[in-house]
Amino acid sequence: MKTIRFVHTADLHLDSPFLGLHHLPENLFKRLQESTFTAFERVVDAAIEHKVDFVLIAGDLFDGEDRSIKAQARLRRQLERLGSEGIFTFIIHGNHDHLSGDWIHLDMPDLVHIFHKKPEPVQITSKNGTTVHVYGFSYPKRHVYTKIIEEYVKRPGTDFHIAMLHGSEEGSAGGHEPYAPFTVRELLEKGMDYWALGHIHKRRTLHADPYVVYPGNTQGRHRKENGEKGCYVVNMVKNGPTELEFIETADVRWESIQIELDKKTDLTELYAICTSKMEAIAKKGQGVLCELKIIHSGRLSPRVLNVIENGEFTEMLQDEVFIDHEFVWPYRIYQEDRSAKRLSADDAFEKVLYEAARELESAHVFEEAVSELYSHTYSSRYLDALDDQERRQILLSAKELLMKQLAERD
Ligand SMILES: [Mn+2]
Repeated sequence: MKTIRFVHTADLHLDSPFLGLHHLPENLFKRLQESTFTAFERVVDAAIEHKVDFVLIAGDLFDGEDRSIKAQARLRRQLERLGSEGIFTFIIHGNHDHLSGDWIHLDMPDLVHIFHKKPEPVQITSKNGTTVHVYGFSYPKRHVYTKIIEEYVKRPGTDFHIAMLHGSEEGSAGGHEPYAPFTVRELLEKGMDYWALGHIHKRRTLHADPYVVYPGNTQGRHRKENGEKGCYVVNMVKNGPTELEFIETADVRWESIQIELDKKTDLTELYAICTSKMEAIAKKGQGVLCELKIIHSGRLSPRVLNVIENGEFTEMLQDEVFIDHEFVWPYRIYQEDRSAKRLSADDAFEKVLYEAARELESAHVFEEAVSELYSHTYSSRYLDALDDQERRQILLSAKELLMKQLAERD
């Protein structure tokens, strides 16, 4: 049976500087600065563990066009690891590490092929004798807006055809530059068996059978690049199904946690909720940088809100974090529902509202308000008498509902 197995990765952005994160504790910041390298090491680990035939790196290996010597040397070391296992690596360069960048050139080890400006095919034969044509092209300069896709031509004669491309789908770059644009239809028309894309940092499958895939970057670089980051191990069978297995590689993961308060919450309770949510997203061998978003913060007292606003609460939670191999570091805590807070301001309408609510607290006013329900032929059969506590709870819920609706109208 004709089969191949390979790793598809992209956007390593080796040596990303993580600018603007200097305020983090030093050991955490250092871990972040190492993270793009650690993530790539994990890609290589996965390739070796899964005994793949080859590795595809679909562009933006380096973050800067000057390609630091450090980044090149570290890349080289990892490619050597692959080479010593007999694993071939195919590389294309993207907009971040285009070919005309000003960099000191470090030779690459054997079993590495770097594609140039034309998408020429390179043939490789796997250990079991399956033949593959791999196609790819590197950015000659930073900005490539032309439809380079037109230059990809399938050359018959092998069992599989796999194409690499660093670029974006027309009309959906979503914050990324619209480089080397293509439509999925154009890709499919080329008759390839797999499209290994790069450039978009969010993992996405544009088409299945044949697969057209963005593996996303291997390590998130800021809070917007959140969630799991990694690479794919792809298994292909001639005239059979293609299977993709996602391997998480990020050493530090960015996360956003939402905490919805459903009742009045004091500082101790809020603290307990936050720490348990943080514990729940921890993962072995990985650090997490998380922001906590507290929703319905109107259910917190003004004093607690103040402790959140002035950053004390964040520090309180950070104090609990031991930056070990695994950690969850809250870098920011913020709250929503300011309108509800504003409603407690001292204006005339508020006063009337609170008066009415307080009046309802006396038993006879409450009973008067619900008397119709209790005397109703049908509903009365299903209602038990309310005790003080139940009455208070109903009033509280009513008040909250009213506040919420007023806040929404605001
Ligand atoms: Mn990129």
